[in-house]
Amino acid sequence: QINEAEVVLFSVPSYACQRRTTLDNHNVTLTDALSLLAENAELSDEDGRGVAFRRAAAVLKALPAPVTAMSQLTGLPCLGDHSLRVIKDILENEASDEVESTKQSDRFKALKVLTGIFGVGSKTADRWIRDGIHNLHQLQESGATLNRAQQAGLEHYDDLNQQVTKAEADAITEIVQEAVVSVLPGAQVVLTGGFRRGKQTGHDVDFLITHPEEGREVGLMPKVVFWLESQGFLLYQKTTRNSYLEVKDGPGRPSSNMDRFERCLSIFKLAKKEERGIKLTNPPAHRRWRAVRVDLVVSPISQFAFALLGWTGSKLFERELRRWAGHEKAMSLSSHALYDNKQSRYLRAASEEEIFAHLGLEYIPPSERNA
Ligand code: 8DG
Ligand code: MN
Ligand code: MN
Repeated sequence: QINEAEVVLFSVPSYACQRRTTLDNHNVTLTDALSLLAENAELSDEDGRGVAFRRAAAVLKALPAPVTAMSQLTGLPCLGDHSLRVIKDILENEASDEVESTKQSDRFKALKVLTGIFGVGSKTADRWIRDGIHNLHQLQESGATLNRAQQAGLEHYDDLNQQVTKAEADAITEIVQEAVVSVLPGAQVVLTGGFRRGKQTGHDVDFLITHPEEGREVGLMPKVVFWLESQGFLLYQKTTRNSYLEVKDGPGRPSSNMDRFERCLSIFKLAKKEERGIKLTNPPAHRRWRAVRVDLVVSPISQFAFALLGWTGSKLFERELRRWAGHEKAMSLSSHALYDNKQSRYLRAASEEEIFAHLGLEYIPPSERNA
């Protein structure tokens, strides 16, 4: 029996970048429910609602113990009426009708299936649904035109919708490292994204590549891609050139998630663990490889700390850092630079620690950025 006086009260600061959020989530049921509503809002192009649910979920992820009573939530930030209603339903009835009916709705299911194709966003999925396409079979029968990314996405649908393990990420790290040092000795490869935050699985593997001498990284991506391609490691790739110019672009649009690094979105052909390093004698009875999504980004060393911070995530943590910078510090943060609007100058940083210091924030290590 819980006595009201013994109920643990929680207190958390309002920006996710002021909090330590580990992977040890004590409120998985609640955060899964709110994340599902966030996802549904994002898939329906209601980004505002999406962020509101993401922020609410992130507050619960930061709590040191499970929520057992609504009274514990008094004074917590980012919990709007809608989120509180969902939490209350789950605490009282073990489930939220809204979450359950969203999960079961044909529209949500179709959006999930269709955006599960690499290269398909919510807009395309919505257009297809309005044309009566709700699943992969209907898509294939429809004669809808698919771009190169979507064709690859459809072809490798099952593989790409299966979580990437840490062991697979490590195997890919070795391949990327070999590619990078082969084409530019001294260049450095860092695993970013969820795996840098300590996650054991992910939807892709993210890498940041740089060279300690400024300028040596120019032209690196095409060489890395050529090496990987000639070794048969790539099932698909699309490289985008670097287009960032500090003078021309000025303080980067702080609200945008896009940056202008040279990047490569790819699909790797990864040999199954038991097959790695084995030469084929007879044709295999089963497939010996699987497709894995890999993101490569090249940054000059002068922007490396910003790129590392920007590509480590989580997405909400990044968004909150930029919001903090803009609203609380009159600064603009991007994956390239930090601009101080009051001093009208860029603030340089050689490490993530220095960026947090410029922002007046306590340093949060990657493993505690799982907001
Ligand atoms: P997961 O793959 O395990 O599911 O999670 P994740 O690693 O956290 O997510 P992600 O989608 O791979 O994204 C990793 C980080 O990269 C995240 O902080 C968002 C960031 N990111 C993109 N696209 C872009 C972009 O265009 N510019 C910048 N600066 N960051 C980006 O995903
Ligand atoms: Mn990732
Ligand atoms: Mn990624």
